[in-house]
Amino acid sequence: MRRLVTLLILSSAALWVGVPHAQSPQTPPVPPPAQQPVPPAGQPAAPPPGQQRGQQPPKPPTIPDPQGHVVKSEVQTFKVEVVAKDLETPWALAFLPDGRLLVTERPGRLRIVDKGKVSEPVSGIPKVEQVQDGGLFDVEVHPQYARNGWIYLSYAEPGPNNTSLTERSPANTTPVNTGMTAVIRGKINKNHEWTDQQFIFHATPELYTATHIHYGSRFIFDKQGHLFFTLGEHGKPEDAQDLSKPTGKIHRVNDDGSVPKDNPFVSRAGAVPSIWTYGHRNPQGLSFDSATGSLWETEHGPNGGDELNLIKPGHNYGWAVITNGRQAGITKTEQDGMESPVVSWTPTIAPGGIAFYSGNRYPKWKNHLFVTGLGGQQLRRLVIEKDSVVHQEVVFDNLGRVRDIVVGPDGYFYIATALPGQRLSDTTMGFVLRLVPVKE
Ligand SMILES: [Ca+2]
Repeated sequence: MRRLVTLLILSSAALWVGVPHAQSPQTPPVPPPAQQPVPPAGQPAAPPPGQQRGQQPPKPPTIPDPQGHVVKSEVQTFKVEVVAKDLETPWALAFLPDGRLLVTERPGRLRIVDKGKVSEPVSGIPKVEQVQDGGLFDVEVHPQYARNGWIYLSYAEPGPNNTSLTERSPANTTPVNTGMTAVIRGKINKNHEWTDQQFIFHATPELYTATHIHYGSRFIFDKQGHLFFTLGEHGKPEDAQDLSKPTGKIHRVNDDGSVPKDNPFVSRAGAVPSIWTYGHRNPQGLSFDSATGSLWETEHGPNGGDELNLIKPGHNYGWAVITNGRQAGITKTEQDGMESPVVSWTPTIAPGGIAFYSGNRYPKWKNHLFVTGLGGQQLRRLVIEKDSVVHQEVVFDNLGRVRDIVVGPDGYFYIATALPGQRLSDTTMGFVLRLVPVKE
């Protein structure tokens, strides 16, 4: 069982105001102050004095227009460049081989950013169920895109006739809006139209729910061309341990959606054969560490207990049996046969996309893992050694909700942000930002 490392986010006030620390990336974490002891392994962290579990600590004001803003982080100073703005809740970013950038907007638009110019939406994208967390989600480009033109999208698909089959009694015939994560691939033709659409994952009708939460749906391709995609448990925690259901799982399929013969549950009677790992709540971050080949994942916990997990095929990541967050009916933080997180975050940061840095623009960030935070409104840097996180830093926390991060063909980080709304799931104006190093 992996030893649990729980970080108290408030262990250093300086972390939250972005004051640079005079530490090398290899420096072990600063011990927390005496009044906030690190709990024993396997025990959830207590909230800091005066703060409830899951509650956000005070934030610096959000910079409404970050163009030219300079960030001095621990080992890297950089300037923020606005690549695109006036986007509505941008959810995901992916580069085409020619350097153009695909960006999804949650309300259901796919746009292309080319040399600072943002295109009209690609026409013909499927209708999305845009309620609460639902909408258009991830975008990924096939590793052999130049040859085959495939682009992958995930979205909340409106339920059949948009009436729930599971959320209402037979006597209640009032239509209920429902949704469920769907994964498709298609191509963009010369007329800026979405064509040749195929389903990669399409759930059975009874899985469409009116919960409108925990869609998961982050993508990544491995070097062999398998597509990994995540599905949240859609607000039905018990489904995450049920191998007969696809929800609350990470899946691994071939590029056409067929199931690889060496998936861990292909021979298990009744199991969904595309399942790679299970026991997940709402996984929205996936990244391969190119130095080790390992796959890492982040997911949202319940009122705290957000997780960073090292993904191993067939393993059980514990939801909804164990958690470091707070959920009625769950009292355990670890159990034999279940993976505990490598790191958990309380209060929540609500992690979005994650990315290991393997380029050459920021030499002191090489092979570090960067974690975006929605509720936490931050970009966080993690130094990982031998599958353990040995140091963390909040790189910035004043640019709004941070949803996705990718490395461009130019070696720079590109991130998707959105200004904070009145409520957590509000649709708000957002940016694509590029982080450009500045010599000090
Ligand atoms: Ca877990």
